[in-house]
Amino acid sequence: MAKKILADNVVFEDFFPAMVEKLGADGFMKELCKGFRLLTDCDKGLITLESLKKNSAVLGLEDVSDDELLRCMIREGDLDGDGCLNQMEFCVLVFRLSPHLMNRARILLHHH
Ligand SMILES: [Ca+2]
Repeated sequence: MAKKILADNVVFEDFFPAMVEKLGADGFMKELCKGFRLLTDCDKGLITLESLKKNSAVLGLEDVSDDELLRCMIREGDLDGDGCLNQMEFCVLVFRLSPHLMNRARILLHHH
């Protein structure tokens, strides 16, 4: 299931909107920031391929045997081309992976 995240959004589509319902917009954004910190390289303060690999169990991706999915996620999310994800890029990626969230992004982000 987790391996199909980028292919058909199964996990994100169902999971994140439910979190928003439960936590509210502010709570969800806090969780998102917490998730970002869990996945970052402590020295750089950015998500790198290495830090993502190390912490991918957090995403339920511990079974990924090759790096392709993780590379793909970084490539998807990397907007400024430095090969890493900063907090803004990570949040944008999460919204892009979840069509339902995307629909509500304007409402959510309006609070911040
Ligand atoms: Ca970047």
